[in-house]
Amino acid sequence: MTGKPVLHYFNGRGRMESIRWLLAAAGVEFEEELFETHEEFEKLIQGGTLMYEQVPMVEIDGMTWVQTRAILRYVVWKEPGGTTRHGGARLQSQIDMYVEGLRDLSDMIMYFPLSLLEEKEMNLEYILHRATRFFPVYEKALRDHGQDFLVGNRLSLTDVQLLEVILMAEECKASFLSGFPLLQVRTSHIPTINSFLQPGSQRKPLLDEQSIGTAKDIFKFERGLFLKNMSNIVAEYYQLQRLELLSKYTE
Ligand SMILES: N[C@@H](CCC(=O)N[C@@H](CS)C(=O)NCC(=O)O)C(=O)O
Repeated sequence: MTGKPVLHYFNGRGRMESIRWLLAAAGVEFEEELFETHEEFEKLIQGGTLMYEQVPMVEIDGMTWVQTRAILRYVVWKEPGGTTRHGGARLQSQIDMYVEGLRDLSDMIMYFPLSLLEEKEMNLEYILHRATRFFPVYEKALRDHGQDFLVGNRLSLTDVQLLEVILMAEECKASFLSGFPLLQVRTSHIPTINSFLQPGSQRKPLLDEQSIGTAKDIFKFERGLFLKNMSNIVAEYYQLQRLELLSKYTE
């Protein structure tokens, strides 16, 4: 990796945050070009570097990279210390299984602040319900493995993402992880991660009302966005409720 990566995004966590976490964990310094208006975002699109007219976009090694997962994997391959790099298809695929599960969970939590007011409670309930598929997997993996890492005997992308998601979940609901003693960690043994968790780092704060407004303006979010993105699982949620209701009335 030559020079510092340059991250292009708005001034908030969103999809870029896991890239920030990974770079920080690997001890890679990075710069940020943060846009604040829809016009600035449009200008970036007009520049022709956004393959799908979407961010995150990161400049590394003289190239522009898009798609969060692709960027994360490139960073893993190229970060100079090899801190998060693991060889072998078997190990790598195990890591990917955890990483993709964590991504499913973090996508839901990421969209949560954008829920319609009248749907907030329902969406939170749904996320809590859905999370019962994911967190037990990581708790068990850590217990069985007997190490601080999910896979292998050192840090991988999945450990970095796990801590990010744990903190996101606790911000969503403080008691989220009460049934998972091994997951109730707020720090890490990795010094680079601990520095990233300190105030003043490039970690972005939780979206407040003002930054939600800014993100909505930049990306022209529409009403009901959460529903649109989560349509399949929200539909499933309704089905679940209907089944519960049905069983109540047929008892
Ligand atoms: N699959 C893409 C999704 C990217 C994405 O949806 N980006 C949003 C901002 S977080 C965006 O650029 N939205 C503008 C649009 O889609 O027009 C990724 O993971 O990078």
